[in-house]
Amino acid sequence: MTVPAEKQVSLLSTRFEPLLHRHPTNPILTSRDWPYPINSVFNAGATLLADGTTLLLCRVEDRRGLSHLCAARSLNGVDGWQIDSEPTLKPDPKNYPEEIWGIEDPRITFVPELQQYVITYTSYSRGGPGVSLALTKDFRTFERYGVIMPPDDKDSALLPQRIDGCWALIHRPMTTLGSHMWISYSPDLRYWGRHRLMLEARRGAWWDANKIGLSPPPIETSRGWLVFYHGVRHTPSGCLYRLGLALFDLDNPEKCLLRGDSWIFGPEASYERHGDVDDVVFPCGYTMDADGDTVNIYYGAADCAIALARASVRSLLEWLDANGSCERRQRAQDL
Ligand code: BMA
Repeated sequence: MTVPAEKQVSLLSTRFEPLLHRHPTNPILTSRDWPYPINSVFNAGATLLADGTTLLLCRVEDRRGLSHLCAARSLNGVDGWQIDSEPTLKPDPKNYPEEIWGIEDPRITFVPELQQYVITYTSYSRGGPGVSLALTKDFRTFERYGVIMPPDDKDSALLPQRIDGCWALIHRPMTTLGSHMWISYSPDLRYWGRHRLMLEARRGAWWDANKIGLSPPPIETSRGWLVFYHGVRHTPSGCLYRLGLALFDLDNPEKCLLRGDSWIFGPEASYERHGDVDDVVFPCGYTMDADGDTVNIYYGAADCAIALARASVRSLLEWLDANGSCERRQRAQDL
């Protein structure tokens, strides 16, 4: 049977045009690339160093199951990685007992006022995962501030400049009321308060119904903070981790301007579908190209490998304009 022309058009127009484009050589880093024995490498923070080198601070899981962080550097952000010959930042449970079961999922923010990189990461304590913070100038020596958000809390990143005189930290505490994104403020990066709910997980059948959390640090655009967040849906065969998009006010980052309804990226490639944890895409870092539009998103794939996808900030904002809404921004209970 031939399909009438107008129907063909409408079928085509409902197809989702990908916003994130997987790199053809994915996955770009796996345990096979490591200079010492490990189980897996995934969930890497990312930044551009002053000389243009891409630095990934990778979560490496050792062969006991505990994680540490290891730096990999590349001139083009795709290949030719120079990987530190030993762990770059190791758990230090003697001085920081909250790191007893490892450190995970770093996010990196370069802070011009401090002329340093601020790394927020998950410290896996006996009491559960918490948020820890460290500063560095060179990813060789680190000044640890210890745990700044007690368990259960994770998926945290700092905004690069103060908001109304205070540093702003996005994080994801877990309470019996749900796993939502919060923002908190501090005068000195040590003492945190003015905690505010920023974005809620939806409920019921939604793709982001069970948990949400910040993915890479927010991307500053002229329209606002562009935020990738991961949404988790529990299914009978495990959790599905996908990515969504939202935009927040530059001066008031707890104010959501737009939130997309559908996910924009999910596990499809075999290295995302199958690994130590199936069906996970989990970005923790991005770098911006010199054109100011192309964003390189580094993501953990199935808790086993690091992969790269590229997107255009302009297209992401256009998609949010066409598909996002703001009345659904916070109170999602009625959805
Ligand atoms: C989350 C985090 C991530 C991990 C993901 C899937 O809760 O712990 O580090 O990639 O689960 O296992």
